[in-house]
Amino acid sequence: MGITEAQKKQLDEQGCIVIPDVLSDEEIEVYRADILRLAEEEKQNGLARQHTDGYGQLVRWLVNKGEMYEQLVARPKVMPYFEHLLGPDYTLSTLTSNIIDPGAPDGGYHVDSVLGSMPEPLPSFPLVANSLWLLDDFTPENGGTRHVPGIHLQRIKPPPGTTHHPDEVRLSAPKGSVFLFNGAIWHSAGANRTDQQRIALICFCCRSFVKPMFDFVHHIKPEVVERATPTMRRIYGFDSQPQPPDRPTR
Ligand SMILES: O=C(O)CCC(=O)C(=O)O
Repeated sequence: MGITEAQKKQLDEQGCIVIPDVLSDEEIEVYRADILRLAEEEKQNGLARQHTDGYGQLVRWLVNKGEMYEQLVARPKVMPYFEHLLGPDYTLSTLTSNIIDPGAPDGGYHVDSVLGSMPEPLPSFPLVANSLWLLDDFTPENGGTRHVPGIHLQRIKPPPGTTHHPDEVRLSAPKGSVFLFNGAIWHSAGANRTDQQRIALICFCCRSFVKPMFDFVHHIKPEVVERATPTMRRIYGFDSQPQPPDRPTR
């Protein structure tokens, strides 16, 4: 297990890579059923985070929604890719799932938080990296993630409302694989022209000095903190809080 020199080069130059065979068929089945259950529950409770005109739904805060999601984040097969992009002390920014329903149109191009609120030119090195853990085969027809390989090297953001790029690629990759990318790659979910939902788990990470989107340190459940290994504590951001805890002096 690890990352080869060729894979590092691909991440540096293309900004994205498919890591095959990360999840087993059994795991895919369990995760997929649970995400659909949670999505339905959140709709019933009025807590659903829908997007793309109601054709997409995010299920958020997965670290608090079952031990099986905790195990996901520290997979030895995937960590070396994050380490290459973000350094050995990277932290989690969000852990969610994105469901794209039949009929969904193309989403809008974006770069990931915090890059969207930074001025251009964007930093010359990766600040954030995203990973989609495919619970379905992704195809250009069913919402396979659209992305523009190599565009991170231009250090620019998509102008608001950008929906297409001449060099865009629609992701084709088998379920169980992980599509991992520099958050400076322009990307968005694609249109789903099939009659089946397309689902991915999304593990989004950042450098340790970047403010994560979710405040795990203050909002993960006590039992999750209790179970956390030193590596998991670091990933949740406990090690990158202002150190040491101090009081203001006069
Ligand atoms: O679900 C997808 O295909 C894309 C997700 C995405 O755009 C994101 O996580 O920023």
